[in-house]
Amino acid sequence: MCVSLILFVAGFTMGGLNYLITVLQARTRGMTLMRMPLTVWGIFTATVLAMLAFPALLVGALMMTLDNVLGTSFFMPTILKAGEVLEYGGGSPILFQHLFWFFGHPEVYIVALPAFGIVSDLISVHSRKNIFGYRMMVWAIVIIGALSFFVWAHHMYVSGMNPWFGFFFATTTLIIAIPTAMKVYNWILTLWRGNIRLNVVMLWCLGFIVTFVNGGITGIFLGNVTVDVPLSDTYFVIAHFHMVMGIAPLMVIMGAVYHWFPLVAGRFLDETLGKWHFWLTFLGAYSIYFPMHYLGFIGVPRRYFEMYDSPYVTSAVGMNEFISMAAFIVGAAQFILIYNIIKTLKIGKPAGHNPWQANSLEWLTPTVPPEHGNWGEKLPVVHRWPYDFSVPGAKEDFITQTTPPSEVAETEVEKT
Ligand code: HEM
Ligand SMILES: [Cu+2]
Repeated sequence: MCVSLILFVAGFTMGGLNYLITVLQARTRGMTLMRMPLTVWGIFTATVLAMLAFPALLVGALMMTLDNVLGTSFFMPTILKAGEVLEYGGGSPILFQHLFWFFGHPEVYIVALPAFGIVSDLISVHSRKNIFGYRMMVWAIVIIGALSFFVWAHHMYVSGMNPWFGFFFATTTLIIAIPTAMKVYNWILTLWRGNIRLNVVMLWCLGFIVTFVNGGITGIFLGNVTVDVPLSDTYFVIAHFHMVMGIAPLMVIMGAVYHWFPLVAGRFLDETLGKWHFWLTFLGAYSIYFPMHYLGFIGVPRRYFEMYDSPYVTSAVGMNEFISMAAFIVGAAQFILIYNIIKTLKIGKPAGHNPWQANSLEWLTPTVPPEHGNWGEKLPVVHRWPYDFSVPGAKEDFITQTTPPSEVAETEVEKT
């Protein structure tokens, strides 16, 4: 016990020191926290959440294993073996739910926050506008991350917990919707009057916004105890979380693949194949998950393989078949991406240096694709944030993070 405590504290201190040293080193080269791309903020905050949330899962899993293997009774109120009541008892299944969801809810943001960050950067680059409300976006990520530790029991409204708990957790849950909605407004305001490139990357970003809003709205339904009680454990929940945690971040991953592929392989993925891939996946995903809202409303429970002759089956059966067909189509559509990757590696259009005219450092390495160590001997110096697009008076519609102010000032002087 004592040894593990010491190891834990030592590990934490070393991790913290490592982090501090990295931040200080980056600062000396101009990379302050408020100049970091939102992608980095999203991933960074998610890792902090992971560090705090996973121990609860680990403890839950260990106790569960002990229950199963050694016959302890952390979670089992009574234990029956071959019809005989064993002498252990007094465990609490609700305790398992608390431990699991203390991890489980932050986990949904461990998935979502990196996606929030990445999509912000993709939208900014491909609409040639600075991200609207950068500081607000950073704080929203951090606040969502912090609040996500105070909402876990919204997954347990039907567990029989104290109703006052339900009231508390419904309030915290609905409060999280505020910074989340702010982020959506900021993505839309970034697009507003932007010089939007309607390429495949942008299509995935727009697909993300639509899908995320859809899932966010059903989240507000579920966040209210009285609405959740009839909907909990039905397909409505399945629809909610696949939209918001499955499809929406997947759209961002796909957008990221099309965006960063030229950096990794030096060639552009084919746009026409990309559009087929997007539309089949997007419309297909909606065909899968949209009907599930209806299935949930009519009371189809989740986790059942076969509904037999329950009364709602007649209207649900056709829909389940339709959903299965759509799922096969979406699955098959992913081969378009694989084919596109193989084709591109062989005969794709060469991308050259910084093909999207982005500002962030990964595009500015001396060689593309970057070699081991990225920068060679000389590390870059950062002079600005990565969002200087369409700056009035500037020579081009983008100013990279490594461009010193003197160069920008000169071009402005030339213009006037
Ligand atoms: C406006 C924001 C949101 C609210 C108010 C909300 C609320 C809820 C509630 C109350 C439940 C429990 C439903 C039940 O089991 O009866 C739930 C389930 C779930 N939510 Fe959300 N949610 C929101 C956003 C999100 C986001 C952004 C993600 C992921 C990125 C997410 C992922 C999930 C998952 C995975 C489940 C299902 C867990 C399970 O029972 O298997 N939610 N949500
Ligand atoms: Cu949750």
